Amino acid sequence: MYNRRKFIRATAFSLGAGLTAAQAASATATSNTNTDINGIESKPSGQPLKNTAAIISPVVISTWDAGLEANKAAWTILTNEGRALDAVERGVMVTEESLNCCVGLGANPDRDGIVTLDACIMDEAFNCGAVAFLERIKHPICVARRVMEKTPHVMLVGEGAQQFAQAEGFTLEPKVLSKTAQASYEEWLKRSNYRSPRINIENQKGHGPFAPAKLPNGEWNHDTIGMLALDMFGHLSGSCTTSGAGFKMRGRVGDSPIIGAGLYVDNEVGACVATGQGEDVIRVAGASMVVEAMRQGRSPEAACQALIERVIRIKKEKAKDIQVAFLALDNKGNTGAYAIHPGFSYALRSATEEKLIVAKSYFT
Ligand code: SD4
Repeated sequence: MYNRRKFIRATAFSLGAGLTAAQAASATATSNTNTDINGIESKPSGQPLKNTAAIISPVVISTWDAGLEANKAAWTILTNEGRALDAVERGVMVTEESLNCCVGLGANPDRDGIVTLDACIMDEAFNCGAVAFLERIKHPICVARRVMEKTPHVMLVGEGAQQFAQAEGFTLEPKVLSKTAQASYEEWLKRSNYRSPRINIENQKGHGPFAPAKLPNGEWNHDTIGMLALDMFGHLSGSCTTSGAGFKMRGRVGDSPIIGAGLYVDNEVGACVATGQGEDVIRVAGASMVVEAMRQGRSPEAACQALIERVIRIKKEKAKDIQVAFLALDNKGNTGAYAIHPGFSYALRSATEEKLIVAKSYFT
């Protein structure tokens, strides 16, 4: 449960000491640090941040409507003095294991009928880990975190990522499609006309070769969840996990596991996660550029809008055929999003709010 008294007491103490969120973040980051292979100092992952002054009202945001459930799990961690890093990992695990969603092993397969998953995670001290083209592992986000914590690398892919996961004790799940994915795949096979996916446009309209089935509860499936959180100690973290584009070419990897494209976190400024057509997010180094736009003084929403406008300038008339959305959180807890087309929403949880917010878009 959220311990409001403790939070207010700590807030009063720290604000009395005149610290800004960013100052508090760097103050807590310098205690009990590790130095990684790049000489970057970081808090050891997985350690609770006890004995540090809690001064920030936590907040978590995540993409699409599945984010509402995912945020609940993250919120429990954030309100128990947990790290944003733990919150964003735990939060998206809820979506990864939901067979009602196109994230995780229940998702649509590639055009050869095999589900391949991508994920990444990043903390407040530039530590990051990623996996891509990973098969038969239930929680790619947890493997991404292990890559970050247990290897000198940032990204492992395919067979190597799977071998690493197994060595870390992750179980190899059976190679079967979920009922919904099997049905969509059989439907797609009737035409099997591969072309570049039009992610999240046809999904929303419910037609086209890349459209997953409408869920029994009437909601549309999305194949990605991205989550950003700010913890009580002023630390930002982010995660992103996806099955990518349904019926994609074998081996295709989108933006979601790519640090700087699908996700970026810089505690001095803020964090950003992307969703939609990954190819067009990679092209503009999307998430990192949104963070840079915030560094220049833009609000999270204005920064997301600036990058969406860049994508549109590059794509020209083809922009009407793609959906891209950015979601951002600054280190003071302000949030914002912007998309190319209407239909993108994000889930927000804070001390005062729990709701789905419809993002503004370039086209109306
Ligand atoms: C990808 N960006 O693989 C992901 C897909 C996505 O909601 O976000 N779908 O390109």
